[in-house]
Amino acid sequence: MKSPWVVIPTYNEKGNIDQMIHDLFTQNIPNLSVLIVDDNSPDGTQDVVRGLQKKYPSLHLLGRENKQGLGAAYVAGFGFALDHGADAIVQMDADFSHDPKDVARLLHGLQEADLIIGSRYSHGISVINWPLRRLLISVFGNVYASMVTGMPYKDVTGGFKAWRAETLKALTLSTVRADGYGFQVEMNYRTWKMGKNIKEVPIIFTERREGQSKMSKSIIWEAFFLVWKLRIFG
Ligand SMILES: Nc1nc2c(ncn2[C@@H]2O[C@H](COP(=O)(O)OP(=O)(O)OP(=O)(O)O)[C@@H](O)[C@H]2O)c(=O)[nH]1
Ligand SMILES: [Mg+2]
Repeated sequence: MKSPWVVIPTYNEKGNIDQMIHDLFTQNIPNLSVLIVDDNSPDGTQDVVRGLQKKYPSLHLLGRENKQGLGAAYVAGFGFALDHGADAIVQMDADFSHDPKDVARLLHGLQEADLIIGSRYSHGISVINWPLRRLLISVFGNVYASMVTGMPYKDVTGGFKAWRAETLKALTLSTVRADGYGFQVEMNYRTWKMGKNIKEVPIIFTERREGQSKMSKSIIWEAFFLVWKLRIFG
């Protein structure tokens, strides 16, 4: 890939973002650009990013006025990266649940796929430090979402993925409405329905390092009903 981008949505990630950006730019990925999509975090995440832009000229910041959810942040971020000539886009969290050392491997996978899913459940369960309750929700949620939608993948709710630019362009991002897990499932589902080549690459997922989770019951319920909507209405 000639112009790889990493897109990271942030909300109150001041404690993680500095190290994450540094780790990404020291992976020796040729021509890498990084985009932070921040929803006006009250903790000043954007100030940290602006401070680092002098050091890393291919670090970009897309600041938005208020918190609009993960899905909306990704749609805006993907659009920005595509407009700036990205030919491959990695999406990941800021909190070190996704390991920056895995980015090159996900990008490499795109040589033989249109979408690479970083999968926590390819080899049993590769999740570190999650409370049992959280793990059960995730494992059950994945089995449920795959069964209802028919998607033949082990991890359909994960958020660490690599996209070919052409795949994202074919998706009509402006009509993706879902947030959180639902967003991940809907993007996979649309890609799968288009007959694109999707591959899973095993990753190890670790509980967030710093800061607070933005997971909510409404995000889980949204995904719970969304899978039926996808199955029935496509
Ligand atoms: N721009 C933006 N980013 C968000 C929003 N909600 C979450 N994020 C970011 O999306 C990524 C994933 O959110 P997390 O809170 O880590 O959600 P999670 O991984 O399901 O839960 P935890 O790891 O337990 O916190 C993180 O980088 C968040 O900062 C939002 O509304 N807007
Ligand atoms: Mg997280």
